[in-house]
Amino acid sequence: VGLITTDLAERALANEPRAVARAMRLVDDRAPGSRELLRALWPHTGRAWILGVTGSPGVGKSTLCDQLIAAYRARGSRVAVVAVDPTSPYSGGAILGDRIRMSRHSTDDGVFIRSLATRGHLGGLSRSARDVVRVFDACGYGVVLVETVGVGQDELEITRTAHTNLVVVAPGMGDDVQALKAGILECADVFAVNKSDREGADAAARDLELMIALATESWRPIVAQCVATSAEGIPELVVALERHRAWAAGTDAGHARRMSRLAEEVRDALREALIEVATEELGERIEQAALEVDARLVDPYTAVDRLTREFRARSIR
Ligand SMILES: Nc1nc2c(ncn2[C@@H]2O[C@H](COP(=O)(O)OP(=O)(O)OP(=O)(O)O)[C@@H](O)[C@H]2O)c(=O)[nH]1
Ligand SMILES: [Mg+2]
Repeated sequence: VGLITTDLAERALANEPRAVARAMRLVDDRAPGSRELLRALWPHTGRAWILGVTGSPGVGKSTLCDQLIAAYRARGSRVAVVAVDPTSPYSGGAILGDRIRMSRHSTDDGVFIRSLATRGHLGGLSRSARDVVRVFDACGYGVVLVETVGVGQDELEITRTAHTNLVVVAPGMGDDVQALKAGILECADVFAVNKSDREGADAAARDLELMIALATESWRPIVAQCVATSAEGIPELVVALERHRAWAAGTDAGHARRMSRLAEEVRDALREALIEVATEELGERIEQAALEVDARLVDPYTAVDRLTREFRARSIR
């Protein structure tokens, strides 16, 4: 495994398309060797700008991504897209739609589009997305777009891996400001009021501005109106996104945000590792405790306290 992954890492870093694709699959499947691969790639990460694109179904996220790909390609960046579909366990309609909207870039070898579908395990999607983003980052994609509908917990987590979060709304789709999920609102750095060729766009933008006026964070979200199908308003949207990118990279508050997210990731990984070690170490003591709890010899809280103490004592030894 070691030799194969080293070779694969080298070829992916040299940007061989087939190696990049294989690395992606390996990481997405969490196949043997995927950890080694991510380890080998890690020193090459940290250069990409990760832009989350979130919003209700059909607001125009993919069409907007298509425009953003064009804008950043024109600036000379290589662009990757991770299209996350939380709804179907198999590559379903949404992913097909995503690909069609961005199809004019399919022959551009500076653009890589990768779809991710739910596999049914909680937390799995956000971890896959994070790891896939890292592969792109290491392979020299300067801009990585992550498109999600932002409905579930998993997807809210995905927004936490982005440096900048673009929340897309559209007028007259019942997904006006009031209907936005609280978690999505909190993660928004820039709002795009897309489909501004339709009635109600000004009102939606006004509602957002009113809501933002109450924000107390050090970054105040920017609202930009656009029409993704005609590219109207896209240059202004890019300016807004770039302002946030500069804020995230260049201010103490931006740095603090990045650090708190990384700390969170380390804590998550630690939680997972600790539960594995503890389960192995305590073995049948866990089932014993369950029996004692069932027999009302002990309450579950005390039982867990005891197991924790026991685990500590064992690991000190
Ligand atoms: N009138 C108008 N239609 C738009 C605009 N942007 C996108 N659309 C249309 O809206 C529909 C949905 O666009 P998508 O880009 O697929 O939307 P999405 O948010 O990616 O959809 P899902 O991935 O399925 O959630 C398509 O028919 C687009 O052509 C716009 O600015 N104005
Ligand atoms: Mg889409």
